[in-house]
Amino acid sequence: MNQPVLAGVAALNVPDYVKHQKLISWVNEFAALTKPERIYWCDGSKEEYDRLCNEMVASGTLKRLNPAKRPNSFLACSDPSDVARVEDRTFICSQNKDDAGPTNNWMPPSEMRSRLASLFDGCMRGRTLYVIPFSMGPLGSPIAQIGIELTDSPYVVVSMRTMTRMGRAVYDVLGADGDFVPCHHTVGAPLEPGQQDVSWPCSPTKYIVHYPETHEIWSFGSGYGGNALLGKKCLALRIASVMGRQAEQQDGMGWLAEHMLILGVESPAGDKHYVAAAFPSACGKTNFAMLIPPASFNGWKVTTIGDDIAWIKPGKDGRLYAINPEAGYFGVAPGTNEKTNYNCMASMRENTIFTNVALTDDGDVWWEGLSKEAPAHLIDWQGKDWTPEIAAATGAKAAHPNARFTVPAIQNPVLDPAWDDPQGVPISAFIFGGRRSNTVPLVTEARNWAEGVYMAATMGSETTAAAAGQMGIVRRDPFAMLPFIGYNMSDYFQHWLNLGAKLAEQQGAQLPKIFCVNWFRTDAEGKFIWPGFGDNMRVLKWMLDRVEGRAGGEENVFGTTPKYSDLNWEGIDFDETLFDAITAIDKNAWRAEIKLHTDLFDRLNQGLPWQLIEIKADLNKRLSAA
Ligand code: SAT
Ligand code: MN
Repeated sequence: MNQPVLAGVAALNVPDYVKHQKLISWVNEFAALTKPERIYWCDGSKEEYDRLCNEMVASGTLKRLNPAKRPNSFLACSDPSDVARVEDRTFICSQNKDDAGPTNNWMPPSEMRSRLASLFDGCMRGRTLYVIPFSMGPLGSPIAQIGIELTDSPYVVVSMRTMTRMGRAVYDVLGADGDFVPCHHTVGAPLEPGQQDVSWPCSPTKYIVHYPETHEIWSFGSGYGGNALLGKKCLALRIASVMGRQAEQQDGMGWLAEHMLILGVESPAGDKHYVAAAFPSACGKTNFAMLIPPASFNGWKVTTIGDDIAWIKPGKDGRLYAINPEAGYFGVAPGTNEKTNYNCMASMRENTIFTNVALTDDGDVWWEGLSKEAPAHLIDWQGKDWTPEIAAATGAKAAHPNARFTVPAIQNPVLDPAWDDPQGVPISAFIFGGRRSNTVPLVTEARNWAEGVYMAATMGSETTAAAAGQMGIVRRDPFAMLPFIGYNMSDYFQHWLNLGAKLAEQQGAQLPKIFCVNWFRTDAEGKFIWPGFGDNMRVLKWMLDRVEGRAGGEENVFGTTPKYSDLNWEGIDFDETLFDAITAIDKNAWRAEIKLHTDLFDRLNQGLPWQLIEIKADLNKRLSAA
């Protein structure tokens, strides 16, 4: 049974619908290296999904939730050491170190390859190698990219079925010689003969590796989220950002792969705009993408194209068009409830995989913030008894702060009708936001594209539980892409500047306006001042009015900001003093802030666009004059 399989063609069991010889040889070679017990080619069917879920229930990886409460839904609890992305173990292995840039971990590709070769050698012993065909973006769309993930994790297989367009139809698009991104993944926990498996196999050694020149991804040791679902951050951001820049060298423009939600806003008169917004992980992108306008915005509708990633390409009409390459949401559970995100709660009524939330006594799920009052008893994400008393005494969280839900986009009640449109939707505005308890005002409009790029480039945010490491410290997170950019950050800024300049040259060009927001300013007690959530509509409406050229605003040293009277305050008790508290610009704080921009620029140094340095000098001048 457990003797290593020599992956000859016979052991491969290639389905007859797979015609791609290079792909077949690649699977064969990987199997020869990793030595799985079985090879299984996923077809993406519902039967296959159900079967794998049942197998994982039997093996203890999943718990089936009470079907009367949460039909066809499961809870997975990970190993406590495998709960978030591991940024210090994430590498961009370009031939030249400068191409990865100072913000990425780097190692010479040859050195990394030999390290990984020994780690992957025999890493799938006793396990099944799954071959997952998937498309990022609508199948067959000219914007979409195909990936094949090889993994030994059935949790990854079922998650990829929700998060991507996965299944055998991908092979029809690939044909005999189509391009695909090879994604290699293992939990790094081979099973010796007779060895009992654990419910969440993983390894203390972790590597999330990207080779930008060959568009390859190799991930070792983790089964969690962006470390393991390789279509998401690895392909759709790190590798795709490289592809978008390489395309600039070919067609003079290229395209953008961004850490952005995309939403549609429709006015009562039927005018529709789409905006794309970048926030770091766990800063409310999913909530913003599914926002319900306050009652006073009668007739306004917000719809979702995507909640995490946008691929953005110039159209022939000089506008930018965006698609969501994903097909599901992998969102943060804690804090989500019927009030903060009604549509999200509705999306996860069924067919949902929860990871690291708590289990209720009646077989449903719970997390901090789901209800005001916690249930009297739970099993926490680590399988221990949990009561409000235990929590008060020990501080134990029922759900891990980075606990997640995985749901199909089609279950979102406010899914935009164009979400699957292969042409994408035209973008009217870009929004950049961080989590800042002070300094950064509620909303600022850049006066032009380059100033917007500067704002996005110098964005800071307090760290969250989405990545392993200390929480709550401000770090510069340019474009919310710090952990996701596949090349040199300075070159990325230049790519944005170039694209704006090229678009502006086009006839009838309409560059999106660029805004910077901060929902997270706090008062002396550390409480958020701005109500956020649905009330963010008030800010969104101002931005769209600015796009339409019909809203007021005041120029200050950084850009244009609304006066109190420029926002709609119907149905909310938010007076001018509070407004001042979230919009005031503290000169000293800003002098300190700009020093941090200087630190960032010093760090990026080589290749930093001169335009950004000029904008900073102007900013400093205006700040001294003000
Ligand atoms: O784990 S993921 O990278 O997929 C989620 C996130 O950090 O945004
Ligand atoms: Mn994200």
